[in-house]
Amino acid sequence: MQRSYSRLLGVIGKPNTGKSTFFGAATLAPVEIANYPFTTIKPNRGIGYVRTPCVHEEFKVNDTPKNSLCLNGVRLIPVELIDVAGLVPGAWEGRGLGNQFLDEIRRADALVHIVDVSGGTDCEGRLCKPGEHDPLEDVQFLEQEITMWMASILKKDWLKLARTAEAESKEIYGMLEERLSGLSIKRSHIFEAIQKAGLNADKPTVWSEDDFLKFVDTLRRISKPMLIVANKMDLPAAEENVKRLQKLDYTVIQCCAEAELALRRAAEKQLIDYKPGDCNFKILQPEKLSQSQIKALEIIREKVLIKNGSTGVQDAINMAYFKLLSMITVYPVEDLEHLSDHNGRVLPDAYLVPYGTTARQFAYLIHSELGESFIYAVDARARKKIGEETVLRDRDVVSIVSAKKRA
Ligand SMILES: Nc1nc2c(ncn2[C@@H]2O[C@H](COP(=O)(O)OP(=O)(O)OP(=O)(O)O)[C@@H](O)[C@H]2O)c(=O)[nH]1
Ligand SMILES: [Mg+2]
Repeated sequence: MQRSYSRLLGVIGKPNTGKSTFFGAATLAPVEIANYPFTTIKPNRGIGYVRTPCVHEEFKVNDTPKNSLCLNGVRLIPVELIDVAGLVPGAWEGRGLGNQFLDEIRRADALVHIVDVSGGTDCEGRLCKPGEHDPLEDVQFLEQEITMWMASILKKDWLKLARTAEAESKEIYGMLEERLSGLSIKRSHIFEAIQKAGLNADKPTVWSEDDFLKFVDTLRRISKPMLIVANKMDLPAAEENVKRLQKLDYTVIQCCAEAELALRRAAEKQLIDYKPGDCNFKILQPEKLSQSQIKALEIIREKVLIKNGSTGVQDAINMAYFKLLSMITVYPVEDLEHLSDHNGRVLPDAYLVPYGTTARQFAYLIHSELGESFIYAVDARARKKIGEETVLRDRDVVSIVSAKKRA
């Protein structure tokens, strides 16, 4: 299957909160999961999926996907996830697995913060009495760690950079972009952060220590948007804590990663009919399940799916792409009559692109040649020509007409 993802999602948090369980449930990659801190040392990278209703039913065609999957009308588009070692307070200074961890999330475009909402693990991930630890503290500490880590990278030659910018009347945006290029931080992020922090971009040498930290903290929020996964929702004390987390300025997804992992594994063996993100499942082969397995599945149905509407894993991934990263899905086709590519594959690809992408930018994404020789595009739904500046919408099906070929 050809990959179409263009963004990386970082699964982060303190040790023992269920990061690898979440990652394993999303990707079905084999990962080590255990009830003690620092189970994961080396990062796990894998492919999960964004879930969106496929357009093939609306267009009344049978599709033959290539870069994605289509399961009973649900299009699953591959995206890349990284699961890293747990982060402990002071990691930015090298505590625990320290900077190694932080370096691994450099390339992440968005972060999924897995919190043990049951309060059953202390600030370093050691088991404690359920409800004893306050998960709100975890949110604050994680923000602080990432900000301090980013600050430590910038701090090294900040004064030199600020002086050069002023002395040579160079724009600070470009210089910072270059300095932070390995961190998936764009010029637009830097521009927005300086504006939002209310700082003078022409006079960085007069920024105080507090101004500098305010800038970095704002830059973190903008360049590494984060949502909170309130994991271990099945445990006591979780519900109360979720209500408190919801008062923070974050999207909070209630989650039981363990349940999703069990359902995905059972579905993989075709024991049940379940698609990631479904609100229910059907047992297909009861004869192959023991009484205790059936009982465990029924508990998941009742205590997780019926109660919360889903396990939350898929919701978190969708939320990260559609809300935090403002992405939409677009289907390119060559043959408008059959909605196929030149090999006759119907609705072969679904692309995730940022909202605001124009028809011509989309052509460039498919192939630079197609962008260069773009003439116009056709919106398959309206059966109308659209120009290069037209902003695409979610679930658009488009055909690009170029001087060379169609796509
Ligand atoms: N009750 C409950 N337990 C969970 C859930 N998700 C994970 N766990 C358990 O939490 C423990 C830690 O899970 P891991 O996935 O290894 O956690 P981690 O955050 O990757 O841990 P480190 O790699 O050590 O940082 C394991 O015993 C899991 O079975 C959940 O949704 N509910
Ligand atoms: Mg782990």
